[in-house]
Amino acid sequence: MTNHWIDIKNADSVLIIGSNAAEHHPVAFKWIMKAKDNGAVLMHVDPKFSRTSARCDFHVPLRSGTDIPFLGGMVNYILENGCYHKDYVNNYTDAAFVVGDGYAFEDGLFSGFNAEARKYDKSLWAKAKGADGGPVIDPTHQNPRCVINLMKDHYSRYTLKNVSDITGVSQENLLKVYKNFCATGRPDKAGTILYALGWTQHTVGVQNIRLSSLVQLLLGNIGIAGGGINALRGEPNVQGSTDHALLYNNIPGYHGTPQAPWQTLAEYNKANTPVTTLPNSANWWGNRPKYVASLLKGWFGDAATPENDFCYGLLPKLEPGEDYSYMYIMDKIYNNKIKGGFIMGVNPMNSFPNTNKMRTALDNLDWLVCSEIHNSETTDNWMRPGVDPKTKKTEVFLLPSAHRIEKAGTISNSGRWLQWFDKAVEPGGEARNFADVVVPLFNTIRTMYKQEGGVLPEPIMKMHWTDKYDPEEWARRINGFFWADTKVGDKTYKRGQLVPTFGVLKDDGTTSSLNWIYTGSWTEEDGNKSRRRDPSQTPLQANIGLFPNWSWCWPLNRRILYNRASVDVNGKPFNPKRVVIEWDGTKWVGDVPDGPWPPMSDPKGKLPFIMVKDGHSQFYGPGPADGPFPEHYEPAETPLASHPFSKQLSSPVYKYHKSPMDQIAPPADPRYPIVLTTYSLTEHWCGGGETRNVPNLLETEPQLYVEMSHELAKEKGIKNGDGVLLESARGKCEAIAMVTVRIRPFTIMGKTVHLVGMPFAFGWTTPKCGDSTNRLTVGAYDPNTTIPESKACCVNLHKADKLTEIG
Ligand SMILES: Nc1nc2c(c(=O)[nH]1)N[C@H]1C(S)=C(S)[C@@H](COP(=O)(O)OP(=O)(O)OC[C@H]3O[C@@H](n4cnc5c(=O)[nH]c(N)nc54)[C@H](O)[C@@H]3O)O[C@H]1N2
Ligand SMILES: Nc1nc2c(c(=O)[nH]1)N[C@H]1C(S)=C(S)[C@@H](COP(=O)(O)OP(=O)(O)OC[C@H]3O[C@@H](n4cnc5c(=O)[nH]c(N)nc54)[C@H](O)[C@@H]3O)O[C@H]1N2
Ligand SMILES: [Mo]
Repeated sequence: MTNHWIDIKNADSVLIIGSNAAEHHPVAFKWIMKAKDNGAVLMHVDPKFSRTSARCDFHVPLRSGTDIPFLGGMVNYILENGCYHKDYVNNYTDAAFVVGDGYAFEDGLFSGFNAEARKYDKSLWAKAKGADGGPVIDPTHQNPRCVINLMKDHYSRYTLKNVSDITGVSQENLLKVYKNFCATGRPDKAGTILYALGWTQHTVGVQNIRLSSLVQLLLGNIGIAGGGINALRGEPNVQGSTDHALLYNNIPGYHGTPQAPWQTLAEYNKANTPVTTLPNSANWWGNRPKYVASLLKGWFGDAATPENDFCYGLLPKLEPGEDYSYMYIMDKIYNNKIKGGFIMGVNPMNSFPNTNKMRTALDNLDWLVCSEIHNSETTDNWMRPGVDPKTKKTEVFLLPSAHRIEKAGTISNSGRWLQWFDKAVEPGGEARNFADVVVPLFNTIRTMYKQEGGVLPEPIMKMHWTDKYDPEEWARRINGFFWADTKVGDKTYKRGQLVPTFGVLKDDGTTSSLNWIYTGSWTEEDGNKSRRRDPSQTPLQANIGLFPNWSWCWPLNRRILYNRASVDVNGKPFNPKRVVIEWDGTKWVGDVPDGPWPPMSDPKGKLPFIMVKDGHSQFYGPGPADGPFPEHYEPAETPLASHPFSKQLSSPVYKYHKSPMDQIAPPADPRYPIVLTTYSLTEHWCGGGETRNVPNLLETEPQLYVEMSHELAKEKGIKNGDGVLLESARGKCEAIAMVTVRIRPFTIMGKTVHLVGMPFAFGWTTPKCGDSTNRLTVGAYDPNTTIPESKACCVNLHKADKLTEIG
């Protein structure tokens, strides 16, 4: 989230799109209801009607996978009607930047496309460079290659008719949302966008979100109270896990993972540290070398010295372009390239797409270590229905895991708040929490290395390690320490004391921090700030629901990111009724500002978008793999043979695998004419591995079902409660028919398209739960993040006289 949960109450317009917030973020939803009490208009744009829709002023159904046309139409509406926030756009965005000659767009393809590699040469998309190497800026917008002109041109195709034809949303409904939300383009109004998996789980997931930033920047909605782009994060600590680099492509604190071409720290820093020519750009990532050196110091301690590159050479390096994400790991297992491994706290045999392939793949392992709180489809894969366990070679070690209430630590919520929780009870039986499994394991490995030697001993032996796990010790290490006595202002810190802020981190080995954005969370002065529960605030802060002494949030306890964009160039709030920060003539008051500098009109002032090299937020983004402007592509599996925006039907660069078990149906395949979308349930948690073992939850939602419209049910001769057999290009699945008005047929380019919806919380291990929805879903992935397209694939269905095949 750029903002935080309480702040949603400040919104005048709330657009919930691609999320079922009421059911999956029920506690946080109270702030959405507060906004409504305050007079905000609530809108839900979603293929099906849910409890979220019921609480909104209106629900607008759209066909799954068509959010880019929906929002592209909104961008077109804003630009055609000139209802954007002019001061904001002119001063704080790249609207006036000139794009280089290499960029072009034709028939759905951007320049530089290599069809064989399914990749673009992104270097062609660079912005124009002046004689000094800096950007070329035309504040008059006369140059046709100014970003704002190219953007206008690009989205001029997203007319109400085209958008309505492809999304299935009536023109009237489109205008209802556009008018309401675009009314927040005024300086004194705020609109927030709340999204989750309905946006991310698509082959165009990243571009869905990028397009929301185009809308929010045009309307001046980033950095302000009640505004922002707010990802409703899923698992309780998914925010923390991304911050601490659960994903393979970055190391803690959002630094790219070292790659093979960067063998030295100098090479790494050169490739990853942006340089700006604009004196009023803070270019915060220019500080990266300090944060990376401090991270290495945190990892390797005394062994890390300036002379040995702080042990940078000991880090593994990625091959550029290689994908190490989980779907690619599963494909390697399928292809017998991995012999064994650990699966902990995840149930991929039920929750990953195209489960039939996943299950077959897992059979290839010689050994598997699972840590679980229950037996699951994954731990018991070797004895799944229809399989003779004697024919399966995998040796499975099942370690009983403690439950999360049986350990202490922190959770970072969607609003980036870091909150400590204590252990409620001791783990039962032989169960252990994650750290008490892996720390002793690593201790044993280290002992064996010491006694017997082994491959590549240095990283294992030189690591700054403690052989007993203590969450408080690690929380302090994450904050970071001084490694030499250091004077900061008039205060001297001793070696071994905690660093107070990332402003003091250095690249010379005198500081450590396991994650620079968390520096300041535990200090000598204030102790563990994630424990703070102090509701005190100034009147200015109280006015917008900002509680600076309640827990702590990254970075630096700044509650609203990019808050310098909430004021004009003189530091005066755009909206005097909901002040986030304000320049009082000598200093900022309110939230922690994005940097201490005076307002922009001062010669020492800085631009608000401090994490962007040139300080201006970007409408034009040459970074993503699939283009600098979001463009509509159909999902990998689509009921259509064409669409009105271009000749390019699906994304030309989405990723997929090519095994015999990775079938993707061709466009408009008559065998699979129905769109399937999938989702979570209020009464279960994700794949259900945990909640299907809780009897009262299982009783409330006992079985897999498929939601379908009355119209489709009639066409297929199906009644509510009938057994249904569904089929996709990858597998079959049985479910009970739930015939409902919550889902309606769509009219797409004059033709009826049916959509059905299924939860993915059920699987075979818990008796009578039935089949796994993911036997149907497709292994097609976003080219930037490799997230699978769980929200759209194509199926067919018919009435089943008898349900047989539980699996
Ligand atoms: N009770 C409960 N709470 C949960 C979870 C749970 O399992 N149970 N799971 C947690 C986790 S890990 C996560 S990630 C979150 C998930 O939170 P959400 O993303 O809110 O939940 P989903 O059910 O995956 O999907 C959200 C909505 O997207 C819609 N949708 C599908 N396709 C599209 C599309 O193309 N466009 C648009 N606009 N909408 C679409 C679906 O109809 C659905 O209503 O919830 C978290 N909270
Ligand atoms: N079709 C479809 N598929 C989806 C999605 C979708 O919307 N549609 N959503 C995706 C999303 S957003 C997510 S987050 C994933 C979730 O996918 P999973 O993470 O596989 O889902 P869970 O069912 O939460 O599985 C977690 C397992 O961990 C166990 N567990 C719980 N607590 C602990 C613990 O403390 N320690 C250990 N070792 N184990 C524990 C539980 O018993 C459970 O079996 O599913 C994804 N899959
Ligand atoms: Mo999730």
